[in-house]
Amino acid sequence: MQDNRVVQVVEDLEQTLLQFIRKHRISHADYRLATDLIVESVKQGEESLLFDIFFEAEATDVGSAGSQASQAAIEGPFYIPGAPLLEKPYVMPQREDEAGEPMTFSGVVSDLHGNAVSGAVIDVWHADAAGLYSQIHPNIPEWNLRARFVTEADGSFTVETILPPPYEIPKDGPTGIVLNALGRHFFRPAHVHLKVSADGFEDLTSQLYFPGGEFLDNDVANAVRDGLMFDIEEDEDGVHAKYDFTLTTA
Ligand code: MBD
Ligand code: FE
Repeated sequence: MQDNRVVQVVEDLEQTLLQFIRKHRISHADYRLATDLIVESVKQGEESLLFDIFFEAEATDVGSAGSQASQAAIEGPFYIPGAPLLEKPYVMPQREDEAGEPMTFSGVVSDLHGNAVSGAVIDVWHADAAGLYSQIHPNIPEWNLRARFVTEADGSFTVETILPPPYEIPKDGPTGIVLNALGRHFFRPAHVHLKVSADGFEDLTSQLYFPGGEFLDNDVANAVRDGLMFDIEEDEDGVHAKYDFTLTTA
């Protein structure tokens, strides 16, 4: 049996691309160049990167429009489910000599009425000080700077980690070739990815940025939104990044 929405959406995409081919006089050579680029992105494990930087933010906006939960953000290409569950005190898995300025990330998870959500699972992943992600880039221990932990009875959490830098997309891969051809730069602003989930609530995928950081207003993935900024305090222990989450019931 056919799914009506699939038929409608796929046929519209088909018509949109057929019209695009006529409009831009796309030749067979152009067409093959494009399909080869997509094949190459798969061979190099970049297909999610290639599509996510162009399209994921729009789909995320459409999908979260009208939600009263905290602002959603793109998942990006580097999420891996099943990160280690931490025991208290929460410290992100890291190398003994992990580079980067120490940072605590803390906050409170609440429902729409301001009641604490205890036992919410927060799943965090971010780049190391070199801008690289474990299990994606080579020579980094498994699950480095990836972990899950749960909120307290009062909805609060605190985890120790390091400050991530801006992320630079590989210049020599298929995504880099496209960005180069467009004359765009290759950077995303420094960010921390996370998912918040709790029984009875809608899952939230978000990503938080640092006020005043480089590339906030020209993110190559165009994924910066109001409401995604950490509150930052700095002292002799390092950076303290705070953000409170609101979840909506499922
Ligand atoms: C990232 O870290 C990221 O979050 C996105 C969306 C694209 C490339 C690298
Ligand atoms: Fe990222």
